[in-house]
Amino acid sequence: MNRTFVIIKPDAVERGLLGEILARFERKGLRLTAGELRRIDRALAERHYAEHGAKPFFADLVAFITRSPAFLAVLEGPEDTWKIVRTIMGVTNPAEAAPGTIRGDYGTRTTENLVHGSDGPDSASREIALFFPALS
Ligand code: 3AN
Repeated sequence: MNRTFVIIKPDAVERGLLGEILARFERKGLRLTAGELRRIDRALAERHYAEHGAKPFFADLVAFITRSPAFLAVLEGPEDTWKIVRTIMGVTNPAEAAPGTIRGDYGTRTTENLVHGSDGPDSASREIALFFPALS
């Protein structure tokens, strides 16, 4: 089995969409290996988004992801589970996210875009180790 990391972000939890979003992954056939509602602290957020450290939206991104609890999850499925998750999420820009995807159905803004999913096997391993060290 193959694992990937997902964040159901503060905007989704605040809007009461946690169950709906989790259900989409479960109905697709992915299994929840680990899950926790947790407020991400600044240091962890900065490590997670380190690749965006120089971008103009970095400060807003860290402020957003740390503002209230998020649901952190490890999902398990067949080969390339990370790709299945990304397809269900929809693309980053909500104006381009297809209807039927999470971002296409519920999102209108690029920063507050409901979900994060690892963008490949290496980032999945790195992010699982960062958020769920006991699993790696
Ligand atoms: P994704 O979450 O689809 O993998 P990334 O990794 O390019 O997208 O960006 C990480 C996060 O940074 C996005 N989820 C979004 O919240 C934020 N972000 C990306 N690009 C922008 C942008 N141009 N303006 C504001 N926020 C952005």
